[in-house]
Amino acid sequence: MLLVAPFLSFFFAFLLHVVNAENVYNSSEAYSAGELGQTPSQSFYSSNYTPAAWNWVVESNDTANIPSGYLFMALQGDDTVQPGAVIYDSSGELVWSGADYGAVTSFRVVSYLDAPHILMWQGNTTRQGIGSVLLIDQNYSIVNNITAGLSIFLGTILIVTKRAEFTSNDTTLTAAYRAVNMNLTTYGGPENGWLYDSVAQEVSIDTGVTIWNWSAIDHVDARLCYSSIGDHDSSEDDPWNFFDLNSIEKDNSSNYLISSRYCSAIYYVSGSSGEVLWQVGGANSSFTMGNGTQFFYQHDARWNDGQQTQISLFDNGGTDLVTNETTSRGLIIQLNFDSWTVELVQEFLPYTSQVSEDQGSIQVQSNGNVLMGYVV
Ligand SMILES: *C1O[C@H](CO)[C@@H](O)[C@H](O)[C@H]1NC(C)=O
Ligand SMILES: *[C@@H]1O[C@H](CO)[C@@H](O)[C@H](O)[C@H]1NC(C)=O
Ligand SMILES: *[C@@H]1O[C@H](CO)[C@@H](O)[C@H](O)[C@H]1NC(C)=O
Ligand SMILES: *[C@@H]1O[C@H](CO)[C@@H](O)[C@H](O)[C@H]1NC(C)=O
Ligand SMILES: *[C@@H]1O[C@H](CO)[C@@H](O)[C@H](O)[C@H]1NC(C)=O
Ligand SMILES: *[C@@H]1O[C@H](CO)[C@@H](O)[C@H](O)[C@H]1NC(C)=O
Ligand SMILES: *[C@@H]1O[C@H](CO)[C@@H](O)[C@H](O)[C@H]1NC(C)=O
Ligand SMILES: *[C@@H]1O[C@H](CO)[C@@H](O)[C@H](O)[C@H]1NC(C)=O
Ligand SMILES: *[C@@H]1O[C@H](CO)[C@@H](O)[C@H](O)[C@H]1NC(C)=O
Ligand SMILES: *[C@@H]1O[C@H](CO)[C@@H](O)[C@H](O)[C@H]1NC(C)=O
Ligand SMILES: *[C@@H]1O[C@H](CO)[C@@H](O)[C@H](O)[C@H]1NC(C)=O
Ligand SMILES: *[C@@H]1O[C@H](CO)[C@@H](O)[C@H](O)[C@H]1NC(C)=O
Repeated sequence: MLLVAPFLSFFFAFLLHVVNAENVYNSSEAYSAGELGQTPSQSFYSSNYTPAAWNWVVESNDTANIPSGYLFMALQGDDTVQPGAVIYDSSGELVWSGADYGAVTSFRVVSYLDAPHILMWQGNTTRQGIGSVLLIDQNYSIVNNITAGLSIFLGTILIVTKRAEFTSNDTTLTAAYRAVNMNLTTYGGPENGWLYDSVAQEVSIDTGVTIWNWSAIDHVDARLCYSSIGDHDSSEDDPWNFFDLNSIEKDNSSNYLISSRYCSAIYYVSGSSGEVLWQVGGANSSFTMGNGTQFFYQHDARWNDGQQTQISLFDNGGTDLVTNETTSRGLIIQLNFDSWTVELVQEFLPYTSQVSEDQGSIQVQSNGNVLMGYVV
């Protein structure tokens, strides 16, 4: 299994070339004058890092089809030679390796204190994941390691899951699992059962204070989700993961767009009350789903336009247990708030039809192309 989560960055300027011949002079007066010493020399950085190779379909110098910028990829999976964060230039050459951090997710450039920084989630990527969110400056130094805000759920088992987002107010959005001991008979489980609640939190980077938190089980009816309770014994060791919060985005109205894999739905949540204002997809969609718009076990739902009428998402089309579509696809959908209908704007199909059983990403580029990440 190979997990890939690429993101393109357009404004990250100070990059360290891992393989780079330095000090090649051309008609240098300083050289001729001896100002560089009697024996100016070349030096090289090198790396035995083994990043994934690219297979170009267009010329790598085809700037009309490949927007300028750097490719951010977070490789993980059993078949990956060296899991980890990688930055490539737009011709596919290695620029920086974050292999020392091991497998990471949510690897991207964000603006913090008006300067570009790298955001990444780092930790144990197996199962639900235990880790923290790192913020790295232009010298690749860690300036923040964010775990603090989650401690408000003391007294419950808390696992910080593999998601991290950033807002324009220098806050981070994270998701976490909280194991809750509860009566699950309503859901077909045991009286003394365990449920993995998905918790979203917004934390101030500067103060570590939690600005907002939201619990899925408090606001979503778990009977309307698609994670069979029978697939788990609902014990403390294997709680029933009914929701699986896998993306979150905050808008200027301070509301949140939250994607749930197991409910196959995207929720628009009020920042003030936590109430679900509407949902698209899933068993109780507020919208009538138009032809080709139904999605299954999706990831990476984001607003695609400033008016907040379009959403881009990665439609997995299935899981490791079920197959609902012939292939995963990237999707852009149009929400119509007058008729409460959803229309297909565009779908993006992979070269080889297959269901990406977990993970996946879609990022619309400056030229309208999309960059997608799959599990193969
Ligand atoms: C977050 O949740 C905790 C526990 O329910 C609550 O005590 C706290 O007030 C909440 N914080 C915010 C900022 O909503
Ligand atoms: C040196 O600079 C000149 C003038 O810019 C250029 O034509 C030439 O190709 C350069 N030589 C090398 C070896 O880079
Ligand atoms: C890309 O480079 C090739 C040579 O490697 C050249 O033939 C082609 O014209 C270049 N394409 C563009 C768009 O610059
Ligand atoms: C990661 O978590 C798994 C499952 O809980 C565990 O077996 C493994 O030892 C952990 N790996 C590390 C490096 O801690
Ligand atoms: C990065 O390092 C350089 C050289 O040490 C220093 O001048 C610069 O202020 C550093 N930048 C940051 C963002 O720390
Ligand atoms: C971040 O903080 C956590 C919790 O203190 C710690 O376990 C982890 O090693 C830190 N990460 C780095 C890269 O320093
Ligand atoms: C669990 O919930 C069911 C259904 O609401 C109820 O009948 C049962 O009494 C509850 N069990 C306990 C121990 O509260
Ligand atoms: C940023 O903070 C301002 C003032 O508190 C608030 O009105 C705005 O909604 C916030 N925006 C985001 C994206 O958090
Ligand atoms: C279904 O959604 C409607 C609003 O669209 C809401 O009023 C209702 O409570 C939801 N049903 C369930 C069972 O959650
Ligand atoms: C739905 O779309 C597919 C192709 O995208 C088309 O073949 C089919 O006829 C459409 N069905 C309806 C009811 O419009
Ligand atoms: C949201 O606020 C930010 C910061 O003020 C601004 O750059 C952006 O254009 C706003 N987005 C929309 C959709 O209004
Ligand atoms: C996917 O297909 C399975 C098997 O047919 C079905 O049980 C499940 O409800 C479907 N999932 C969704 C989200 O519709």
